[in-house]
Amino acid sequence: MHKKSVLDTLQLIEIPKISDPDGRGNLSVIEKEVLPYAIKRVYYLYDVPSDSSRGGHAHIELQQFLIALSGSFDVVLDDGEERRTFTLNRPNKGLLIPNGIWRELENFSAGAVCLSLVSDIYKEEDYLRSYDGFKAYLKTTS
Ligand code: T46
Repeated sequence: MHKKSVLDTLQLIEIPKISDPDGRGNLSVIEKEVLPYAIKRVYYLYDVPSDSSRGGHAHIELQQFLIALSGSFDVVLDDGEERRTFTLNRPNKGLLIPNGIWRELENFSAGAVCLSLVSDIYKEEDYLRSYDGFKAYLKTTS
């Protein structure tokens, strides 16, 4: 029988967009009701060659929210048993990645910018950077 995966519950989250009535474009804002955590760090990926990938790890505690501020890229999520691919290509839609999920970012378009709003400061000890280590970690939590 198919066991329900956390991946089944994930979907792109709409970020409120304010369109200027005089045609001056759009403004999107992320306030506390959009994310289930306080943002402690912001970083962004850019100038990523189309044949390169980023990520290739999981986080023990960190939660993060990814947005394609410009261009597009794919986020492949893996819970140790199943994989799902989400394409990010709009600045007013984001993907919330819970802790304990392996991620790979690939297929970056020219000019793509990936904004990441995360729940903690940078801690290398929070990373599971080998897939075997990730699988072993999952066994300790199940
Ligand atoms: C993630 C994906 C989407 C820092 O010194 N501070 C930081 O805040 C970050 C994020 C990284 N670094 C250093 C650590 C490495 O020496 O920057 C170097 C590259 O980091 P990393 O190989 O982890 O980069 P990505 O793009 O593979 O992963 C990053 C985030 O680390 C990760 O949390 O989910 O972006």
